[in-house]
Amino acid sequence: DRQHDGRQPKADMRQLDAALCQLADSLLPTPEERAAQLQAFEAVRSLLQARYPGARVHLFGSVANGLSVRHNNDIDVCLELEEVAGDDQAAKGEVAVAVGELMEAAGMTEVLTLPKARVPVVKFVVPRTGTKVDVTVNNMLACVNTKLLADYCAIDPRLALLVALVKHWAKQRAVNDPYRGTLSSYCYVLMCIHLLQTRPAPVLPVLQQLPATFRRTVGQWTCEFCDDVASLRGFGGANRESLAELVWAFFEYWAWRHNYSSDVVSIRLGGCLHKDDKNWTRRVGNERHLVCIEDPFELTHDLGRTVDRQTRAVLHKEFTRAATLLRDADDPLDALFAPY
Ligand code: 3AT
Ligand code: MG
Repeated sequence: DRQHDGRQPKADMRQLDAALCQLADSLLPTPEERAAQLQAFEAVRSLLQARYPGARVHLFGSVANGLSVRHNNDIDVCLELEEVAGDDQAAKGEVAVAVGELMEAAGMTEVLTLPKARVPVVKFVVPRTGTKVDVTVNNMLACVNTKLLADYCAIDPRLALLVALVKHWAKQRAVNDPYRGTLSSYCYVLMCIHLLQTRPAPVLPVLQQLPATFRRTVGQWTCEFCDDVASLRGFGGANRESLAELVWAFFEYWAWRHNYSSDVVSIRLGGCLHKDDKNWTRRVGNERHLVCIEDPFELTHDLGRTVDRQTRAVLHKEFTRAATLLRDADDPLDALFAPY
């Protein structure tokens, strides 16, 4: 089904770009939303620090890395406790139960504790701001990958705009639900970074291939990358592609260029690996490796592992629909983002 024939979009790219920039802007959170989220975080932080003196409390996920979109009133909080080992699921579950009770007593609403989940978590709502909070324990890889994404964001503003549009598209088209076999927001961000690293003139560098200025060991994983973003600002200057051109490139790549049978996307290396290199060639348990996106730090973790044959077909159909609309329609935007 390789329909790629080198044709370019029919629409006036300058008009399309103006419309996409306006849409992306309208998707970014307002300062009021941001302030409410930070206020909710401070409330949760002070409760946790009163209960666990000496603990560190981190904000991670999209609110911390600059990739959140409007009307997503969720924040991700990590409680870091030295006395709990990173691989001690039972101990993390017990802390989650205690945190759930603490939040209940403090007047948080809709408290739900999932101590036995793969990542034990407490979910609740801060009533004053209406913010939905997820608290996890010693989720240090997530904190480090949040920092990596934040650093990429600081290097070129096109990343945040592209991510806003791709996340919006994925929500509208119902392909942003890892529990139902499609892809997580985090996975779409990695796909956007991959695209920007692999443009003929790259928009983003490969931070894990530059001399490391940040190092942290999390369990068996060594996380190292260059976080000197001040010296990298302007890195993408040689690439003059507009947001519209990058959106087109994103969908064209996933519709017609990505080799689903052999390629593994790796933002760590700034390109693709072969599935053989990772031993991701066949199904093991529920991990099917039909769409392969390597986590930048937890190298055995394939973010596409949730995809099965049926949902891969759905994803590919949606990528192809988007690319075809962008290529052939005079004014593709309404259809591109139409609810499924
Ligand atoms: P939203 O804007 O909330 O949709 P997000 O980037 O905050 O996007 P999530 O709330 O789903 O994404 O996840 C919060 C963070 O947890 C994002 C990333 O740092 C980490 N994370 C999520 N899923 C994974 C995963 N499968 N592997 C590793 N880290 C993950
Ligand atoms: Mg989040």
